[in-house]
Amino acid sequence: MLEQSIQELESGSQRRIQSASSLEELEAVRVEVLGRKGALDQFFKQMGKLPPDERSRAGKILNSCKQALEGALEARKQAFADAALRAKLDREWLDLTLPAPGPRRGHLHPITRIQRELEELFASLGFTVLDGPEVETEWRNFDALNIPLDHPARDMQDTFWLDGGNLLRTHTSPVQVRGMERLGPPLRMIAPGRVFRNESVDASHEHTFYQLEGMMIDRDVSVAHLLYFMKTLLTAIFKRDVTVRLRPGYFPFVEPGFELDIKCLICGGAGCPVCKQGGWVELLPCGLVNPNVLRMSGIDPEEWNGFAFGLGLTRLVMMRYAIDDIRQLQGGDVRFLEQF
Ligand code: FA5
Repeated sequence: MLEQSIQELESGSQRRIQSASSLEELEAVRVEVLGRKGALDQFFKQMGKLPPDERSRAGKILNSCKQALEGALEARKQAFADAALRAKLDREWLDLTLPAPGPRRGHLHPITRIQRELEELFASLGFTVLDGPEVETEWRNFDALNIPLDHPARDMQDTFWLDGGNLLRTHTSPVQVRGMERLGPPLRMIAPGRVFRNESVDASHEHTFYQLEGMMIDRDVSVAHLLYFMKTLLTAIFKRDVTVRLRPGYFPFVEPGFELDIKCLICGGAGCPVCKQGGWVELLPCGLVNPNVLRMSGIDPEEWNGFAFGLGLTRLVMMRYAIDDIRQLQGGDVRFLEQF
């Protein structure tokens, strides 16, 4: 009778152990069956009331039942621990044969990239790339460009004046003067660089921006030459037809002077903050060099003439990449620059 009850307890407990789905369930079985005052303990107590020969037989059965259940509990606990370890390893799986990701590479700023493209283009057309200082003399920034002190054109470019009469150049045109002084005619030069104006900032105006100056001096240079180089420049940058318009423009250092505008590529000409709702963006003022400018740099205007242009490089970059606010270009936000 006792023997049968022990066997039933053992087989029932084994089933519970094997079907337990957590350590807590296992512990509950252990306490209930093997713990102090557990089911087995009750059998051990009953055993004392049996006659001696039955007692030793029952003792053996009880002990083997105890050992079997303890072993099963231990094995099941181990299985839980193994499964937990496997899950952890699966989560933290690491392929040590994968190549390392390598350092993150930076890239050129879009303004630098377009500047270099234009330098290469003009170098291939026989132009020298010149550099000039950002701190300029009043003479080269204004006077030598036919803008004397009392000339109203000085007000066209709000100037950051420095101590000692120098200034932060308001355009790249003073590098024309340096080119004429240093190299003389015939001359083909471009001069990219940073310029500064004391003006309020908006979607298309910065106080610090980039221009690219171009100048060609030779015998019999005409507006046709000027237009040829302007067209070549725009085709190289946009790699497609863009709509431009040429209108008269006034700059004291060219005569005749033109404004070459591009149909706004941000809004397609419909009007937006970049083109100030006008549909056109001022990009490329240009003209034939005023004889006074040649004369002031020691070049005889009877023998030589030429054209000059002052490309708004920052605006060109905006048009090329459809950037709708100039302030983003120098804003220092790497997430913005990573797009290019
Ligand atoms: C000049 O600076 C003349 N030196 C250009 C020139 C050179 C004319 C040679 C004739 C012969 P302007 O002030 O318009 O011109 O500026 C030239 C270009 O610079 C503009 O068409 C525009 O694209 C860009 N620009 C002017 N002001 C700003 C500004 N605040 N922010 C960004 N781009 C500007």
